[in-house]
Amino acid sequence: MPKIERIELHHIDLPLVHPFETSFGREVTRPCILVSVHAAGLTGWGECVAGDGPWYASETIGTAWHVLADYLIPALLGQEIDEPADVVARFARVRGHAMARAALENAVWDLLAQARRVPLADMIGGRQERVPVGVSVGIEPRLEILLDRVAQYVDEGYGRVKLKIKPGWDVDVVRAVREQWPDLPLQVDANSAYSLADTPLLQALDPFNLLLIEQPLHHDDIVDHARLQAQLRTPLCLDESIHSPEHARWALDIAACRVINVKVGRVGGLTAALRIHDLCAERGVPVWCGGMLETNVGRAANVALAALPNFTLPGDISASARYYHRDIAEPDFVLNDGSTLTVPTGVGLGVQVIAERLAAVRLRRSVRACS
Ligand code: OSB
Ligand code: MG
Repeated sequence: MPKIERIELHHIDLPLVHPFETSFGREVTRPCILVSVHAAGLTGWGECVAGDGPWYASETIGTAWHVLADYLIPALLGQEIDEPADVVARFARVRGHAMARAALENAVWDLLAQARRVPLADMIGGRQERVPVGVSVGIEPRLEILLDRVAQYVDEGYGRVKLKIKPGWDVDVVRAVREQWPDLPLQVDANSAYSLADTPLLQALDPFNLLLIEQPLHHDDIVDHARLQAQLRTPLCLDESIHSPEHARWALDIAACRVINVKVGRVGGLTAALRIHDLCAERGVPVWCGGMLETNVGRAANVALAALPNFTLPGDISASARYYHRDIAEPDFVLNDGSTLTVPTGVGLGVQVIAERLAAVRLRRSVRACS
């Protein structure tokens, strides 16, 4: 592969179809950074999932921009990159900043898959042609609105629903959804809104036959989650606490969870996500692909990842229309019968960024070329 000639950052902001509320806040638009890597007439794309503020994770668009511009881009510009492992090696000195690292590493994966003329899913060992998906339903001002929203998604064909919960919006909401949909595959996500003192409340979710309870406790904890898991029938799933393959191993070693939500951004890129997949497969622990309200760029990477064999639970990878009226990349992902998305068969990510659409929602751009 010839050397990396140019790397661009694009800070964009896209209005969401519906505001999305979690225990940590409400989002009406979704800002993110897109990274493009240019070499040999090809362009690879990666999406940075850091948010505006440090609410879901400590990284923000501001910190990611800084780390990309001042450390990660200089480490790649002008270099000959033949393998994703070359990127991982060049980023090895950087501690933390997983979302910034992932965005650039994933853009290189796209570039290399294009150079080898294979779909990204093939390059990483994905075997499924269609991946099972569900929908993540935010907190609503009233229960009736939530029930309408769930009904809408079920009518659209989503076969698995995740409800966001927080204190005051939990057991009653789950009970109401269960009463209306007794057999619907259902799970909940607390985004760290509870503590070990809430064990009785979380035990009260056990009778509702949930697939899993996601990240109920502190965002960096595994020890209390292990204590909680020992007192629950429902499997716990960790999201926020798993920042790397090492965190995944530590969590499994102490039985802090029985399922892991893999987000490429949170764990620092596709290489780390693949290692977590393999570790969990060895240990008989199912994984699923989490979402961060991605554009079609990030969604294409998620769908490719979810094509791996141990992604056995439906991902938070909904159809493009669930998030945006007009994405910056084409084609849109559409929901198939059976609640699946089709893995793209084009080379690389298999989606094309539309320059005019990107420019229309861009707030800031940085171009770095090697001399
Ligand atoms: O905790 O899984 C989460 C969105 C933003 C931040 C955190 C989370 C989420 C989601 C959305 O649940 C999933 C999706 O992209 O559909
Ligand atoms: Mg989550």
